[in-house]
Amino acid sequence: MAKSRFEYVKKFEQDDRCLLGCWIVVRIDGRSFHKFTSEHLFAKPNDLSALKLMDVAACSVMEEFRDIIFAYGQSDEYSFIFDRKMSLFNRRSSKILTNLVSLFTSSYTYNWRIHFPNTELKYPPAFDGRVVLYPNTIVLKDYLSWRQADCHINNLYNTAFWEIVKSGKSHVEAAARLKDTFSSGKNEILFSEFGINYNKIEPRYRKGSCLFWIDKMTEKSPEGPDTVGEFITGGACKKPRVCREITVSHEDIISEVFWSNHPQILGQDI
Ligand code: DGT
Ligand code: MG
Ligand code: MG
Ligand code: MG
Ligand code: MG
Repeated sequence: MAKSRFEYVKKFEQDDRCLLGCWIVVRIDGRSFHKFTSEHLFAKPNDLSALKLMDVAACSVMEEFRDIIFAYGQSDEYSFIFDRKMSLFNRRSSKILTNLVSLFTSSYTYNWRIHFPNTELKYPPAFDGRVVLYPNTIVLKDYLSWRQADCHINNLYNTAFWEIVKSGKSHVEAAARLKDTFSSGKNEILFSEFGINYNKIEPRYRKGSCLFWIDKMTEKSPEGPDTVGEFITGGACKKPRVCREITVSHEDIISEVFWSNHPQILGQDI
């Protein structure tokens, strides 16, 4: 087909292909969720329905973009790790990022009423996103450890803060009480003043959510959606065969134990 004289404008587009061989990480984060969570009366410090809704939105993204090998979520954020060999969208950063942010946001909104049947969505939520490339598995694991450590630090602080507030102190007093305390000090306050053993708190709150694929041999099954826990993970398998399905866990990913228990996630190369 003949080209129009306007075709040259395409040459202005910039090449934003992600470097070959690197792990591609996309992290999305709720925009001004300080306001969003307060307008929608999220439970403090953790709203179980909200966290489950984040997991469901992340599941939608993994179901659609099957090259995602692992996702980690906490608070209002989710990180998605692509297979380092993936060639989707020619590895174009803007295509990858915008598709993920868009699908995550629409799935979050689409599934809102299931998780918040009694809370009207007051305005459309938005998420930002960034793409980061990691050249090897060591630094990728350190990235994930950084996010899980952030989850731990914030959750320990917030758990202690809201217990102090619930006991009748003001926000200013609670903040002053926790100022200059280390983790051990916050653990001690929780235990001695409120009878809470922090390590017994829901792993979901302390560790965040890890999503990854596991192989499963299916039985011959009637048509209908597959489910894992509360998630609908895809269409039915009519003949017995190996299906991949997403599993959600709330494990420690800072320790090597997780990665040696699930060697298939990152594969062999470092
Ligand atoms: P940003 O990301 O720069 O647009 O601004 P924010 O306000 O989203 O800040 P960010 O992402 O650092 O912090 C997340 C906020 O969301 C923080 O104010 C705590 C809140 N949040 C997240 N999960 C929960 C929850 O389960 N319950 C409650 N009450 N708040 C939550
Ligand atoms: Mg942010
Ligand atoms: Mg945010
Ligand atoms: Mg955040
Ligand atoms: Mg198009």
